[in-house]
Amino acid sequence: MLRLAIQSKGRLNEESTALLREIGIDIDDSRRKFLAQAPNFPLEVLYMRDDDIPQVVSSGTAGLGIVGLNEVEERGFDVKVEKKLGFGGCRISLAVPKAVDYDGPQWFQGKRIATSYPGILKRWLQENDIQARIEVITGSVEIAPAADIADAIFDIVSSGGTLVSNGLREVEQVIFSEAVLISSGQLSAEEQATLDEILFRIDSAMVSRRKKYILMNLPEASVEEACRILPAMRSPTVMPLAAKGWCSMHSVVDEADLWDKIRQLKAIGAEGILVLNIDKIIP
Ligand code: PRT
Ligand code: ZN
Repeated sequence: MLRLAIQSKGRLNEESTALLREIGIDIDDSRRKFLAQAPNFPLEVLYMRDDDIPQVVSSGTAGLGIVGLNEVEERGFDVKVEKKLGFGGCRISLAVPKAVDYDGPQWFQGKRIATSYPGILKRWLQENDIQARIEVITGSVEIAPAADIADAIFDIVSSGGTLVSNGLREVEQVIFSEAVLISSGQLSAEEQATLDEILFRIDSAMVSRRKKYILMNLPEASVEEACRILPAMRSPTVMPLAAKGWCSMHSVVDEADLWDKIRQLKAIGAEGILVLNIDKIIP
């Protein structure tokens, strides 16, 4: 049975379980245990701390895992990144006290840097030919400069609010991370078929997340122009209306372009425009 390791609690837990639900894999969360079997899919979910996920996947204890790319890079275990999942986005950055006159990476020469990511930091220091002391701290890294434990920090940043409220300034963005699906790269044929099905379902869920279904009434004379505005997957669906000279047009549009397309469609006479969420798109 293929096993998937996910974070038991923390920032990635909720979106990992939401993704499984979205791709039709039921997991009984209510009586969450160490291990839970999906009743409707050949998958077992293993709940654990995110720090341990790269190791259990690399050793084959779990064939698959969902974890931040930052943990994969830090731990250095041999795993294969199968898919970027589009959530848990962050970066790991170097930050210095606001008042420091920072003049580039060489500023770190001889300094003390606090971090929970010594592996990634060590590589960056080597690449930039910098000798610095790494102070490994597992929590609240951002208080290290004020506590005089370090001169700078290397930590996860998403909104940047934590840095600002601790009087720190981000000066180097070293890696960008998001949640990724990883595998051991050594699955049996049966497990590989299960992974292929999971990847296929994730792709369609991710495509549909960025798309909207749009339908409207349109003067027949504007159909050609509307097809140019809304290329759709193959071509838009056009159906006649009882009212003479009018039709109904249905199509799929990228959410990013939605308001621009609506403005163009209104300009050519579209009326009664409906925009709906899409549950799944199977290409
Ligand atoms: O208990 P366990 O070991 O499983 O969890 P954990 O405490 O080690 O990790 P957790 O749940 O905090 O984070 C899991 C993963 O979420 C990380 O490994 C990253 O891949 C990802 N992630 C995304 C983040 C953030 N965004 C984030 N903002 N992890 C941590 N943070 C921290 C950041 O360090 C800062 O202190 O959140 C704080 C707020 O950030 P700002 O910049 O928005 O203020
Ligand atoms: Zn952790």
